[in-house]
Amino acid sequence: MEIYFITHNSSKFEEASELANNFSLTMNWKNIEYEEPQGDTLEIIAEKSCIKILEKDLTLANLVFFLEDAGLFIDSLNRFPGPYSSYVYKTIGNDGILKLMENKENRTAFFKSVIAFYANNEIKLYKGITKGKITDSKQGHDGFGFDPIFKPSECDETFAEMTLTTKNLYSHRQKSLRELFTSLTAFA
Ligand code: ITT
Repeated sequence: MEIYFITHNSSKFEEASELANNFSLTMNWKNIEYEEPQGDTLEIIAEKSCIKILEKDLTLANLVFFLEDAGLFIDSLNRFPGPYSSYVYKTIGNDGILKLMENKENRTAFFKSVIAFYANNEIKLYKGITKGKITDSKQGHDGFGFDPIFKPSECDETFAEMTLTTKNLYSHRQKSLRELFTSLTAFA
C-alpha cells in the first residue's frame, strides 16, 4: 500500500519515515499549501485540515494519506499553548514560553499528537501523548519546534539533545504513528 504524509515539516516526515521503514511501509511526502483551520482541540484541527485539503484537491480522494496536528500543553499555564502551538511558536517561540514559565514551580507538560488518516472516503483519528517537563533553559540543537525546552518524564535529555532514533522511542508522534502503522499492517 502506498501512503502519503501531508506536512510542511520535513523533520516530522523524517521521524515518520524511520518508523514506516520499521513497519516495511512505503510512505511518500506531500507538501500541500493550506492554512491551518482554527479549532479548540487538536482532534478538530486535524479532521478539519483533512476535509480542507480534500476539498482543495479532489484527486486526493483516490489516495491513502494522513496528516498530523501536534501541540504542547503546559499544566501551570492552563494547558497553553495546546491547539495554538503553531501560532505561539511562530510569535513568542521557546524564549517566550521560558519567560512565561519564570518562577513557575510546577513545570509539568505534555505533548500530544493527533493523526487524521484518510482512506476510502473515511477519516480515522490516532493519538499519542508524552508527559514530561519544561526545562529552565533551552538545551540541545537537534529536532525542531519546542524540542529544546521539553524533557520527557523518563529521560535526562530534552528531545533536542536526542538523536531522531531516540526521540522516536519516547515521542507523542511515534505513539500515534505506531497505532496507525500497526492497524495498517495488521491485515497485510
Ligand atoms: P504541519 O505542516 O504538519 O502542520 P507544523 O510544523 O505546522 O507541521 P504542527 O501544527 O503539528 O506542525 O505543530 C504545532 C507547533 O508545535 C509547531 O510550532 C511545531 O514546531 C510544534 N511541534 C509539533 N510537534 C513537535 C515536536 O515533536 N517537537 C517539538 N515541537 C513540536
